[in-house]
Amino acid sequence: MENGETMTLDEQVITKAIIRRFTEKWLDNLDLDVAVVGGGPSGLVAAYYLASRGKKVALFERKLSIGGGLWGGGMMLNEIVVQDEGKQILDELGIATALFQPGYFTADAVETTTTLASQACRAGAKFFNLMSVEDVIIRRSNGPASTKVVGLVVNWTAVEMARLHVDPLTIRTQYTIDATGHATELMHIIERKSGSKLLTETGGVVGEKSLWADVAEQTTLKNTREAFPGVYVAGMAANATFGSHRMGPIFGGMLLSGKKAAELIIDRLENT
Ligand code: 48F
Repeated sequence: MENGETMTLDEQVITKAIIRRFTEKWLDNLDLDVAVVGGGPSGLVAAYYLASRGKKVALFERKLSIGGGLWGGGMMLNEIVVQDEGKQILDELGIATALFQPGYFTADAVETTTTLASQACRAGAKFFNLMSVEDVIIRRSNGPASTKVVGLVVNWTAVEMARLHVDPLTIRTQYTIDATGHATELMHIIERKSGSKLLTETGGVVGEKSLWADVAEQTTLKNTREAFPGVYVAGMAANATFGSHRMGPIFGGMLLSGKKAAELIIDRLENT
């Protein structure tokens, strides 16, 4: 505005700006390289690495806030613990850590959550919070061998919470990451509805075992892999799917798992 004129705010413009920009963002993300379901530590790290490598990635989070179990540290004491390898990821993302004793570093849970989310956004990942993934789209092109998840079915969390009878909409995606945490929601849906076996030893979700930090941290990485054609599991969903332990408020495995899921998918996208 010139000559000290003040602008009169027009509520119609504010409303149009939000509707148009959100619609543009959504339309632009209906066909993805990778859909990340769940905005906890593993999903955020996966989104960051995928977007950093130029992949078209969107993250769907049921809640208003991004961050999953990160905010609360352990029992609402908002500090997290990571090991050497996890610290390297925090270093790369510019998140401060403090040595507690050799092999154990702490980080502020709020700084970790907000910086992971910010870095993923800045790298180009698009976030759709307040949306729940309630189903998947599976296609068979050449018989059961080529059965693959090719899309997601999404609805507003508010619809889910209010139990309104409102049909969802869909997203097409080449790959999906189930980063839904302990509930491993997508794998349960696929197990129930696909009519095919998961890539686990039982053919279904094996289930989470009780808390054992050391073993759980190691197996999280091993279990971060494709669990159904087109769908990779990361974070606690990986251990729940393949039947390993939970680990409590140590987060190195979550961060490394997100990175591994991203790397595996980048390899598939670039080499197949
Ligand atoms: O639980 P969560 O933080 O998953 P994570 O990345 O990390 C686990 C740790 O927080 C902690 C732990 C390790 O130290 O044991 O628990 O494996 O985040 C999962 C996110 O997914 C969202 C949910 O709201 C949460 O923020 N979510 C779950 N199901 C859906 C979903 C769904 N169907 N659609 C959209 N979001």
